[in-house]
Amino acid sequence: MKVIRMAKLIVLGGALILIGLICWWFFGHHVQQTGRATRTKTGQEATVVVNGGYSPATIVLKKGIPAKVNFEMHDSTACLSHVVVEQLGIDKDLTKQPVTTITVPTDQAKEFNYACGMNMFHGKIIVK
Ligand SMILES: [Cu+2]
Repeated sequence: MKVIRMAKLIVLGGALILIGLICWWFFGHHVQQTGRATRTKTGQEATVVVNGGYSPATIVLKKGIPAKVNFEMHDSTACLSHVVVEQLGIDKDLTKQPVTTITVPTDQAKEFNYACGMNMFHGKIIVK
């Protein structure tokens, strides 16, 4: 009886460590993928490179400063040809010009999700 209980504890402990490692890996990965906006004369600007995905996928903007997010297109697949920000009613064709700029409201702290036209690749714009 005692041996079985011990075995269960070891399995449970192992599972918890594994979950912890997976979370740590994902968290670390996301931190690397976060981009901050740079200040310009008129506000702030951030650039997302579109090439087999979004890099960085997460953009952090400062609240209260007019913001522009540039999507720099380096991808030729149909999948990433559009960027959609549903909360802002934005659906832009990125293939028409090398850089597509969208304006993001920063009057309140908020998170905006964006995705490719097929909703396969995802990114986030965080206003804080
Ligand atoms: Cu897609």
